[in-house]
Amino acid sequence: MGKIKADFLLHNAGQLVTAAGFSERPKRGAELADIGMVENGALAAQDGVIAAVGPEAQVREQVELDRDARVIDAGGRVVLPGLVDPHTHVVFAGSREHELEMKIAGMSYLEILARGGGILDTVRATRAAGREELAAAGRRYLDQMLAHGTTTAEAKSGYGLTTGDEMKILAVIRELDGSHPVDLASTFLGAHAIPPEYKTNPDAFVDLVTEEMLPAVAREGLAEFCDVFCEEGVFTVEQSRRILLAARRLGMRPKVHADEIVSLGGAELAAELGAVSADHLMAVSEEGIRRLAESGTVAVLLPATTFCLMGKQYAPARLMIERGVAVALASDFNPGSSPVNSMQVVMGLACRQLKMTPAEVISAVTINAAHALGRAARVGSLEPGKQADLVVFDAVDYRYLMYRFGINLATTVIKKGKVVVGG
Ligand code: IZC
Ligand code: ZN
Repeated sequence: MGKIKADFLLHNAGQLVTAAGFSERPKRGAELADIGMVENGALAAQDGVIAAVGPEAQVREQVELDRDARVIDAGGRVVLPGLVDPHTHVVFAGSREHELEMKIAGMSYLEILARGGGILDTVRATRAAGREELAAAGRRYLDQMLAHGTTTAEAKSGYGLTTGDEMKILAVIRELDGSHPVDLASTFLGAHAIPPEYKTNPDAFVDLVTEEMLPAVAREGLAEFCDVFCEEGVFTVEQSRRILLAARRLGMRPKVHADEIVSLGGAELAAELGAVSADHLMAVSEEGIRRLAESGTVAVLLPATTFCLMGKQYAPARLMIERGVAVALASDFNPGSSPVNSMQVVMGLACRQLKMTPAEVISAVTINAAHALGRAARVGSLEPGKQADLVVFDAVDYRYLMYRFGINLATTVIKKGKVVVGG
């Protein structure tokens, strides 16, 4: 049998974590602990696609390397699939460090928003910013994410809240997706807050979202997903259902900011609508957990948000895993509730605050995170035919990634078979 051609080889990986075997459906329960680890592993790729992966001797046997192939010696260290961050608000202007003192003094996230601050602060800054300024800020945040090992991320709109400003943000997301190594999945989040113009008539804003914004976004093909901030004082379950049904009719798959602060039934709504993910879930009900477990919806947990909100109640990850919910993790990177864009920080918090094991965390930031973006056929695990996105970490045991906390351990990042960070 002829050998497989390869223009890229990574070898001498002490622990090559493949997360393989779950491209068809997300991992649940005990499956989350199965990370597909290969000791002394290697991975070969051709034209950015994985050609062979496994024990080094076997991979070398299978492939024929190009004369000028790129060869990377992992030095006996840990190699993971490129991390997937399935929930971010990465395109925005300004920042909100002034909220720190308010939060320390005890003011809640929803109180700050009700007073016209919070999201609405960022909306003012984002409306005033031009496309170039927004793209430059977004590029800087994506550079940081890539340097920390994220190779695929979701990006939401939601700081425009007018048709033109939402389209502006989605156009910036498209531009960044085409020009930055991090692959972006775009989500329309026009229903992120009630803008001041509609404060006395929120249903009229819901009409604007369904009748004007969604058709315009669909016409330009600017979003794969549609999300709603379903929360007390923001959008009700009924308003959220209206918006997500309209989006679904236009071909956008639903996502839901569900049961973050108050238990409204966002998880139940996500399951009912066949949403690709239900995100946050700090206040999810028993019934919500039951519905998610029976559904194909991935629960995306965001422990950095709970931490930054100085919250006491983290999402009940252990209970969800026990009940069979497919769990993923994300940063929720945004200027208010989570100015955190390193998935390594999220991984450290997930062990300590969600009591997820290091192996479960690996599954939740790779293949299950890819499922939360409908991209598991392409990314999230190291298997032949999938994109050659991988990260070398300065560690010899994968548990070290969660154990050391707050520093960047990613040394080399490879995107589609090309070294994009380190060397
Ligand atoms: O800017 O506060 N939760 N949306 C829902 C956010 C946090 C982003 C923000
Ligand atoms: Zn969010």
